[in-house]
Amino acid sequence: MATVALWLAMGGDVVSYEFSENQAGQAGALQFSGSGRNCTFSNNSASSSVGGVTGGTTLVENCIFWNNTDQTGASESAQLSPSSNANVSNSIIRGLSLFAGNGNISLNPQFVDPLGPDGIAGTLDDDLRLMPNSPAIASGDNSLLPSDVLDIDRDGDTTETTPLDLDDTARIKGGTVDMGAYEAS
Ligand SMILES: [Ca+2]
Ligand SMILES: [Ca+2]
Ligand SMILES: [Ca+2]
Repeated sequence: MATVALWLAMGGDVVSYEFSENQAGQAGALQFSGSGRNCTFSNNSASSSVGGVTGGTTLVENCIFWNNTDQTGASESAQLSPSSNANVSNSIIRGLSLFAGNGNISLNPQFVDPLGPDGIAGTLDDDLRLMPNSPAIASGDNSLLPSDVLDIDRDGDTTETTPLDLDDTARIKGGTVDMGAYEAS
């Protein structure tokens, strides 16, 4: 599992990445300006506000925000700041309200083992891959995937659609991309 275990302040584009177990006073996972596609944000916590993502204008597509917490509990505002002016589509957001529409849902993403063997959420052994019954499967939008500008599969083709998920397996399986960092089927 590739996990970012530090508080991050960043911009630009992030594709197929997992942000979990981050803790901070304000933004738990990420203070972000740019775009996040096919990212999974789970079990980040902030003591005051916004466990998941905060920041400036943000494009959020094909992502999963689940069980990020702050002083409000695991509300929508703990997943993604309402002041981020984020343009959110085809994503799972727990407690979905303000960001309703555009193919967003608030169903449990059915992670394989969100607590991991240690039974504690937000530690390194958590498995945020998708169970076969996950509502995230085939619920993304292929057209929202960016091109492979970094050539992550090193085939010399930077114009193709992002070819790999976080496990380095095919980013699109079954014809339609899944939400989140890992493609299940
Ligand atoms: Ca764990
Ligand atoms: Ca390539
Ligand atoms: Ca799929």
